[in-house]
Amino acid sequence: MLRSGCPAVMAVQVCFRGQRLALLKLKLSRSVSHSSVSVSEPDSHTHTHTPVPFSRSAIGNFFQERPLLTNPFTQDALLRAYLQRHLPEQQLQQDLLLFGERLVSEIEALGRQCELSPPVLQHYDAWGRRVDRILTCDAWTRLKHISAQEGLVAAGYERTYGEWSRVYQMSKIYLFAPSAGLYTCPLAMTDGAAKVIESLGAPVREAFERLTTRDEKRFWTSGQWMTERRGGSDVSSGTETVARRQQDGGFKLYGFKWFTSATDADMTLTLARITDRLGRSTAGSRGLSLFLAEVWDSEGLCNGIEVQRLKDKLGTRQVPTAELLLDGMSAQLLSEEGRGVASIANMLTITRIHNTVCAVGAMRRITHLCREYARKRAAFGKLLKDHALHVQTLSRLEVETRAAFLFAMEVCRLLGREENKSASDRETLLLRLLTPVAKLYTAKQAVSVVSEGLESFGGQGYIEDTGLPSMLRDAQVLSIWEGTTNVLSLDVLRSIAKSSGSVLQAFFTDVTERLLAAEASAALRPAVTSLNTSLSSLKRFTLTAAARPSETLELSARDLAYSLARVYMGALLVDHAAWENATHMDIYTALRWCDQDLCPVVSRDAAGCYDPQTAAMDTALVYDGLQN
Ligand code: UCC
Repeated sequence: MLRSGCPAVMAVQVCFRGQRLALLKLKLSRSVSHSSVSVSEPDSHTHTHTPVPFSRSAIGNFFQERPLLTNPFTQDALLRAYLQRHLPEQQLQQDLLLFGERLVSEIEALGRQCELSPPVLQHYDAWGRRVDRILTCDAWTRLKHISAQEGLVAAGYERTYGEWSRVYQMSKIYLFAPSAGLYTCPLAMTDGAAKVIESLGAPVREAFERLTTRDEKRFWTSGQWMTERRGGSDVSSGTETVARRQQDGGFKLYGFKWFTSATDADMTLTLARITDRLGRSTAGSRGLSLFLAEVWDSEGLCNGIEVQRLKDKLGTRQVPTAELLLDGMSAQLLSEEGRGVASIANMLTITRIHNTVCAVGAMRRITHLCREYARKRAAFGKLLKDHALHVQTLSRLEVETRAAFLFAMEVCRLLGREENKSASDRETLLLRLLTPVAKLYTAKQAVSVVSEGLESFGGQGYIEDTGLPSMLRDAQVLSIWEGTTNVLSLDVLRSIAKSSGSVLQAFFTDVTERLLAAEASAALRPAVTSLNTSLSSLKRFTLTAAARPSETLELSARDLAYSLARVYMGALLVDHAAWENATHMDIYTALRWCDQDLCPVVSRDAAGCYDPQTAAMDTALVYDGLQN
């Protein structure tokens, strides 16, 4: 607590008083311009007192300076260095530079407008006709056009930069995300839909062309309607929607979709169970097929869909999220019958990668705003940037952000290589393993980094019209949609089981090679040593884990995923820091990253957290004291 005698407080009081006096002087000289009355010489005849600071209507003239957003591309040392190392094409750098300018001059304001003008549902027109229109603001439409012009989906399919095309596209998404009022949500699903269509070789050329065009007039977005009332995560047993075959070979879908994001999309991919003539269908994932449907007809009316209501959400308020009753929605079968879940997995890979990139984008934006603010805001007699403890906190956020950035870009690089057909077997296995790991880990980092970042603004971080609170609200969804942390941790186990452990072998080989290549650097030695130790214990854990009962294996799933993430991010930081043009900051980041527990699954195993009795003890603890 500060006491009024404290020098820092006195300094502030003196300063306020000075400003107040100046203001009063100005006021008096305006109102009594011919008099010689001055606030510093009170008129003894009228008994004027020394003015009290902030009295009556005067509010003082000191205001904190807000942190200014400047071109996020030029401000981003790691993004520029990463591109310099891997993708130094002039044209690409120029494109990102101009895009950075556009973000500041145009897109940032549009994103804010989307937050302030959330979508509304118009159920009926003025004459009582049911129309179910989702009305979005002009800024939302404008962001759709800009997304097309900038090729935010298209760049992934034009493949101008070959195997680096995804890195190029995702660099733009990364810059775009924190300014874009969540327009990244429809873009992620649009990209996912294009990927599914491309990988299935489905005969829907027009849809594919529209999803991947740069022509704003032709550009379509896609939804991804997977969630029903019985299940968000458990898609296979929770999906009740049925598909009835029509005479013309098409289908009509009947069901209730509980969460549909960016429901104003032009088309959607969705899952349903095809029924036979007696109305029977197959249960579980084997009964699910994948469909494509256009959402609106040429008059803007729904295709056999009733929009029940829009969801009232903690964040992502810019995005229309609806409950939909499908009452005979015309749709086209896209996958083989019964291969819906496996077919939509490609979409999940893409949207999870988008989620990862957007999480890092959010971290980067808050760290930039924090460091900018720290150069302006003074407290206790000096600027925040001169308080070592404050800067230590910011530097920890910076380490998290840099590690997450390299992780996100590595997954994008692997995706690009797979799509370019230049990926080795090891890289394909790594892509499968690292996609859920990157998504789950960076989502958690984003919530924590953005939350800490807000705190560095003090009370202002909690004030709505600074625009800061929406960053935290919007970060919170990143660990929920596209698979929660636990669902993705189980997906990591799925990928290990399905590949008979080959994904782990790929992981160990890749990390070992990166560490070997960095061994010559004396400055990096503590980090390399620490990573090697963690890698060895992780290997030992996975070898013994295979023989454990499935329940205890499941208990270790989240910690295993975290360990994979931390070790891999460490290896990427070391790899980047060993590059010939790396800076001292790259080395420092790698060292700081490696001073944490890189392998929590091993520490927790040693502490008995996955012992056979643990699950029962956890249950007893959680329900301790519960009254029936
Ligand atoms: O839609 C949502 C919000 C949209 C907003 C988008 C924003 C994007 C980011 C924006 C950034 C700002 S949220 C909806 C989220 N729902 C989910 O993510 C679903 C979570 N549940 C899962 O992930 C489950 O694991 C399922 C549904 C994918 C699978 O569960 P099952 O039924 O237990 O699956 P199975 O039986 O294990 O797998 C069925 C098949 C298998 O292939 P086959 O038949 O060949 O053996 C699996 O290997 O699917 C395959 N498979 C996969 N393949 C399952 N998961 C994967 C995977 N991840 N990759 C490849």
